Amino acid sequence: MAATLSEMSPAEAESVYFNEYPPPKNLPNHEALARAFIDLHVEANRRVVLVTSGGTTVPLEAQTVRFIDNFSAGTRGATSAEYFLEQGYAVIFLHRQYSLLPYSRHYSHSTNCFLDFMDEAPSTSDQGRIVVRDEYQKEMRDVLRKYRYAKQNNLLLLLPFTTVAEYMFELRSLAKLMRPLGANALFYLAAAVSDFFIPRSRMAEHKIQSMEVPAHLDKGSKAAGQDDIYTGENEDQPQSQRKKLVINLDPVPKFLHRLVDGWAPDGSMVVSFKLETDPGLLVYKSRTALQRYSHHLVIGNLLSTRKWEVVFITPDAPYERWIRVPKSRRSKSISGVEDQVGLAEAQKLNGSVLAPDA
Ligand code: 9Z3
Repeated sequence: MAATLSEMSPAEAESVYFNEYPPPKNLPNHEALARAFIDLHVEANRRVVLVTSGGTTVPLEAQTVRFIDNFSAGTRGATSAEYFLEQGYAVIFLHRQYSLLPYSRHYSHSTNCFLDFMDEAPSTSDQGRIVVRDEYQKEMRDVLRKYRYAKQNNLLLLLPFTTVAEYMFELRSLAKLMRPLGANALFYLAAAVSDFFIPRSRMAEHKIQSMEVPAHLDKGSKAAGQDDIYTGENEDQPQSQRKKLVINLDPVPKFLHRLVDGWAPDGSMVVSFKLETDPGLLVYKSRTALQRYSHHLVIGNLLSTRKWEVVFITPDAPYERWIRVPKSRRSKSISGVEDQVGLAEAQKLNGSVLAPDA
C-alpha cells in the first residue's frame, strides 16, 4: 500500500502534495502583486507581516458543489491586521474569500449591516443625500482615515483563498517571496486550516449522486468507495435505501515544518494559532506544536472563550502566559462588533512588544 503523506518526510510530502494539484489560477497574479508589494517594503526597510485569516474548505468534488468548511469568521485575522498596521507593519492579508477584512469588518458583519449606519440628510437643502448617522460619525471617520492611510501608502495587500490546497500554494509562494525581508518578516497564522482532506486522486470529478445513474451517463460522479455502500437501485426505492455517502479523509500534511525550516526567510518570526474546544487539551496541544515545529510562539485559544482569553506558549520563560480581556472591557464596540484579544491587543495589555527581532 502506498504511504500516506503523513508517513513521509516533510520534504517528500511537500513534493507529492504540490504535484497532485494544479496551482490555483490566481497564483501567478497574486505572486506578481506580492513581489511588487514586498520590493516596496524591502526598499523602505519596513517590517512585513503575513496574516492568514478565515477557514479553508475541503472540496468533495473536483467540480465542487459540496465542501467541508472550517470554522472562522476572520475576526482574529482582520482585527490583528489593523493592530499590525498601527504598529508600522505592512500587511499581506491572506484570507478566505468573503471573510472579514481589516477596517471594513466594522461595517460588514451580517448583524452589523452598513445600512444601519446611514440616513437621509435631515436639512431641506441636502434632502435625498445619504449621510452617516450622527452617533457613528466619529468612529467611522477614524476607521475611514486609517483605511485610507493604509491604502494610499500601499501598506495592505489583500489576497483571497478558498480551498486548503489554494491556501497551501499561496502560503508557500508568499513565504518564499518574503525571503529578501529576512528578519523583517513575520508570519501570523490565524487561518483555521483543515486537518483532513480528500486527495485529488480519490476525488469524484462531478457532483456526487445520491441515486444510481445509468453507467453510460456516469462521467465520474462516484466518491471513492461509494460503490461499497450503495444500497439502492432507482429513484422509486424507499428513502432508507438510497445511497449513503461515507467520506474517507486523509490527514493534511503539516506544512508548518516546511515553512519554518525551508520556505520562510532566515531570522523571520513565526507565530501560529491552536484552536481547541476541550480546555484540558489546549496547553498540551499548543506546547506539542511548538516543540514539533520549533517556531517562536503558539497562541492557543478555545472556541468558546477565544474573544476574551488566549494563552501564549513560548520556548523560553515564562513558557505559558494567559492574556485576558478584563470583564469591564468585554463590551461591544459602538459598531456592535465585539472587541477581542489580538496580538497587538495582547501587547497593549501586557506592555510586551512582539517583533521579529524581539
Ligand atoms: C485560530 O485558532 C483563530 O484564533 C480562530 C479565530 C480561527 C479561532 P475567528 O476568525 O476565529 O476570529 O472567528 N486559528 C486556528 C489556527 C489553525 O488552524 N492552526 C493549524 C494547526 O494548529 C495550522 S497552523 O494545526
